[in-house]
Amino acid sequence: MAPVAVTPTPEKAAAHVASKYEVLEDYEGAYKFAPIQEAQVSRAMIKRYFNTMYERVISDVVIVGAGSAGLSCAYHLANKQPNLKITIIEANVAPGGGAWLGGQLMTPMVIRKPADRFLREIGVDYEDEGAFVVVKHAALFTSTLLSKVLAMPNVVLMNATAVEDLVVHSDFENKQRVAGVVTNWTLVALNHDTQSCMDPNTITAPVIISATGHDGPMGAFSAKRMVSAGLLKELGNMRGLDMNRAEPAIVNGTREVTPGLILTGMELSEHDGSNRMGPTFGAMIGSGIKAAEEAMRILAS
Ligand code: AHZ
Repeated sequence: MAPVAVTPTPEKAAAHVASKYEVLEDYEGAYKFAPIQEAQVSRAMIKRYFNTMYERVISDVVIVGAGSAGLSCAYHLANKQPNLKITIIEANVAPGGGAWLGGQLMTPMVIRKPADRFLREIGVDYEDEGAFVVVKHAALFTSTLLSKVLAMPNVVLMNATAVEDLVVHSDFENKQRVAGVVTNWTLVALNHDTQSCMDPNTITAPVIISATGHDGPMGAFSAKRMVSAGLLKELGNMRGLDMNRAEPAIVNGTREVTPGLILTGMELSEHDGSNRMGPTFGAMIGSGIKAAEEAMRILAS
């Protein structure tokens, strides 16, 4: 089969002319790539990553945790306020938290009404079961939401990066305000016990939204740090499962828990001592949206 010439993009065309290489596509043995140098690849990544890091050292809103609550929050906030610099910090390599599966590692995802409205907004299909809807695979919800969030020009996601501490400033009356997050590569954060001191970095922002989930190896991070930093007397601790109590409590309780810090999603259950809901995700969506609205209120005040 004769090689088929591919219409090059302007960048490819320039490279093509410069290198005098043909950009050819032939899957029967003559597939040929535009030439590249290893250093170009390194520079293409480093330049963008560190420029972004430099620019986001001062953000408008930092969202800690890219699970269903954090991502729903980012989507709503970025949509409503396209000029805000929204920076998401996610400790895992894979964003999405627990929203790649439903319950007990099964794939369908249950979302109680009225949170199904959000599915229509982001264009995810579901089966209607009356009081709730079912998405055929949780990964369909999470990957769709993630792709929409990442495509927004004002959103930056830094994954494999952990929040290790909060920046807390005091004013002249000694009133404390959360003013940023302390970050480190997650692999560094996990190795503080095995290495000598590996100091972190900071990102400051007038609003921090913590969405780190319920307690676990990394979960409930900000709620727990509030206690050790003296911003909260004690944790409420997440209570047992009760779907009907848990979901409205999480959405209605989503708020600025201390100046500069909003808690959303299951992290709030550890702060407030509210019930867990198990594998129903409507409250994560509703809480994320409410956190975004709270952030807009704080920024406007
Ligand atoms: O990796 C964590 C996950 O992706 C991330 N995270 C946690 N600590 C972090 C830190 N720095 C950066 N220090 C951190 N990232 O936060 C994300 C939390 O996502 P999640 O899915 O665990 O929480 P969520 O509140 O978005 O959703 C909870 C879903 C649950 S749990 C539950 C139950 O147990 O009853 N029910 C539902 C619906």
